[in-house]
Amino acid sequence: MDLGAITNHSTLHAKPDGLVLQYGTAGFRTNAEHLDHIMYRMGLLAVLRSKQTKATIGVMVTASHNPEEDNGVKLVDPLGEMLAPSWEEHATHLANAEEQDLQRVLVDISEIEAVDLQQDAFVVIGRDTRPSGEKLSQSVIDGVTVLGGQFHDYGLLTTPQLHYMVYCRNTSGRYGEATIEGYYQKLSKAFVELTKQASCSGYEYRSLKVDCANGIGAMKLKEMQHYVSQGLSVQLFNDGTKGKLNHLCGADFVKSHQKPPEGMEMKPNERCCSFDGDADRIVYYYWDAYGQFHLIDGDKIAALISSFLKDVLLEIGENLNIGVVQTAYANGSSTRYLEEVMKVPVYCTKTGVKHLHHKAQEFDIGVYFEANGHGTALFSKAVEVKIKQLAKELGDNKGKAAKMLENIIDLFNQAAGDAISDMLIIEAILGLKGLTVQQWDALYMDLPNRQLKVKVADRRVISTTDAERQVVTPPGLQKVISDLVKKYKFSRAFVRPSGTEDVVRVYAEADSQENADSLAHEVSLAVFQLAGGIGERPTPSF
Ligand code: 16G
Ligand code: MG
Repeated sequence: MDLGAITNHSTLHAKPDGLVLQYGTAGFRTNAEHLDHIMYRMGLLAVLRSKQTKATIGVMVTASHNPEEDNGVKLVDPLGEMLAPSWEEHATHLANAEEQDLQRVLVDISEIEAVDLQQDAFVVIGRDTRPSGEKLSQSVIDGVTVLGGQFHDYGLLTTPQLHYMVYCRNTSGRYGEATIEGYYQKLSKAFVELTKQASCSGYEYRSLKVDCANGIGAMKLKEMQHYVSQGLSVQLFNDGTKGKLNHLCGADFVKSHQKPPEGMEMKPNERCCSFDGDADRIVYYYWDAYGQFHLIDGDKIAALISSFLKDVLLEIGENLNIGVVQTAYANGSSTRYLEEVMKVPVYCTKTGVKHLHHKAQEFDIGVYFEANGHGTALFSKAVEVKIKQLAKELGDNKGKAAKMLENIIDLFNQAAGDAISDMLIIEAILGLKGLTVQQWDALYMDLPNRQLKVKVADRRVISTTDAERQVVTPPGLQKVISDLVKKYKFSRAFVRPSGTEDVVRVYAEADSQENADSLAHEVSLAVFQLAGGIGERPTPSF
């Protein structure tokens, strides 16, 4: 390590005095003006991680669904996964080191992780469409090069596309070609094959309106459109030509406000969907003929996908274990539907994609989705090999089903939840099953629910257990929540400290919207009182 050069460059990316940031659920995220030093340092860290793993590491510059003024960065591990937990800690140390301590922290990390500094390093970089992205990527590159790492800057990419690139590069191209063209080719080939088998191919089945959150998804969907036009015609809204990123639109807005985005023309019963700012989340929705808005979130996407996979496996006659992974935010009706009607085992993990991803890897086929629309299906290597073989060997319907599953496996992004890939899967399944958006929605009825935020002096006073469904500290809070829940029918509530914002989140569901709202409000008050609320006491807001 040329420590002198590292320090010299570091003064060009000086850390603002007193600024402390944490590598949270989705990396570092804050106002873009405070991130230059973080980017430089994450470039350094990516090189160390690459040397240690002897593999390509990804660095994605994005703040997902956050406002346009924000930005962020996260590292992507060799198989497209989120950064290993011990390295998240190194990231936090490195990010917060004062200028004079930077060298020591780098040496410490190298020693703790037994990094062979002679090893080559390769880092790939991507960014979303935020105005600050280009300059911040350049700071990442500065960090990479000063430590002697090689790099490839992909420029504008969706987050899942960067995960895909990392995965491809570390599997010697077996997963796909590590280019944007390779990504389009792989997905569109599988999609077009699938839609050829669909019996329902009328206009209604082939057209979809997409709200792109004024983000990177718009650009990438435009590029991809002609590859899939045989099976799908997409109409883009909030494509970034006028509106502001994530402002009153996008998957996060639609999910949390339970209303359609601005800037989208919706007719009754038309199938519509929204991506988030970096295109790793997707939710669907429609207006019914009576003017009622229907949201189809990640839970219902998981239900559609897992029921389809179950049917296909039945057809092939293979007894493979499917598991569905959710978080505490999953609507109670979805969990009941999956367990009782579909008879698939359901598991609950802590919030954050890495937890779900990890759990899903335990099954032959693991379907995971967060209610917010982030998710995918993972297929074990053994399943993939077996299905490919069956697709070749079996004739008739079994062979057809195996071929179909082979295409489905190719279409899912195995490295991360991916709005583009999920959209194509969903569209293919609806076509294959001949389902309208209303029929899909009718799989089960969501329980009315409400999410609120409470400001507290220090959100770390709240700790949880049982996949965030029970509060451990502060003492007494869980008892109050449990007693409140008992007052309502079909009710459930939990609280957890956010991993991305300085707030405590409250979730409640119950038999009616009024009751869900009131339970959420009462729980907010309890948090405010028992967990050191600051500012104004929560008032009923609905
Ligand atoms: C991040 C996570 C997402 C999680 C959300 C929770 C990734 C890639 N994204 O966006 O999975 O649902 O944080 O946010 O891990 P919260 O902790 O603020 O509620
Ligand atoms: Mg996102």
